[in-house]
Amino acid sequence: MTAIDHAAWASYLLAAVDDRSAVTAITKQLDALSIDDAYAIQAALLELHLGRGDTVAGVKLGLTSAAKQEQMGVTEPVYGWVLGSSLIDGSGEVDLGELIHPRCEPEFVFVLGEDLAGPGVTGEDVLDATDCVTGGIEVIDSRYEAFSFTLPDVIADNTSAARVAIGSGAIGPRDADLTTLGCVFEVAGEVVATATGAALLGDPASCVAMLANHLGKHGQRLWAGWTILAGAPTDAKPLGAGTRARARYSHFDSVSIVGKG
Ligand code: 0L1
Ligand code: MG
Repeated sequence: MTAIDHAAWASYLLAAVDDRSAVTAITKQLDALSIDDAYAIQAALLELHLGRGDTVAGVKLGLTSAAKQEQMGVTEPVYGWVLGSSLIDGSGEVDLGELIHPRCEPEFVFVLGEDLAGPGVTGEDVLDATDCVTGGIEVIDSRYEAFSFTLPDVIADNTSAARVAIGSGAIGPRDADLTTLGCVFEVAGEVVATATGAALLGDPASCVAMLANHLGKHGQRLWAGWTILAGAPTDAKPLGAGTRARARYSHFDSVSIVGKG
């Protein structure tokens, strides 16, 4: 079997970002793409972003809820990088001219006060290491045509990461039972989904533990100060021009974004 050229596929995906133009899924062009190769492409893509002066603000989990797994037709969580350039400012405005076919989704967000290094990290370890928990809205933007991909494709594409708004009104990690955190997601003034923290594979903290253990296998850790997206508890909705999306949370301030362009 021919070796996969990770750097070349990373450039292919970065060109899609730059051109704001969807591309054919990688797995449609190869006999096989393993999960390890997919993460190697993701790592090469991160290097390209860092080479342009971007920074790592944290890490994201994706596909940690049944709603998201069903929407995308996959059965395993995925991990990607949150870039400093992806953070949406207080205006909540998302420039749609910079994106391909964005969708938005609520997120439970952890801010770490201490490093977390797998293996062996538990949900309790995550609570110990967490400074605070808050809400957010992530904008995802698959670089693939029709938002259609297999698991290795979406991993290579940094799990569709595009933009993220982090909300205020954070609470301490043990100020509430995180499985009962509530979220009401509204798009264009309509309630489109509701969920609790338990939608994230039973417990958001366990999802973050899974992430720390995954990174540990690759000799990496979650660093103090990083923002960790535990995953969307609902499916994602299109973000069009003039569309306002609002996530109302039981324990944190509401988060609101609007598509501009
Ligand atoms: O944040 C996410 O849940 C994205 C995971 C990748 C799948 C998708 O593009 O929805
Ligand atoms: Mg997400």
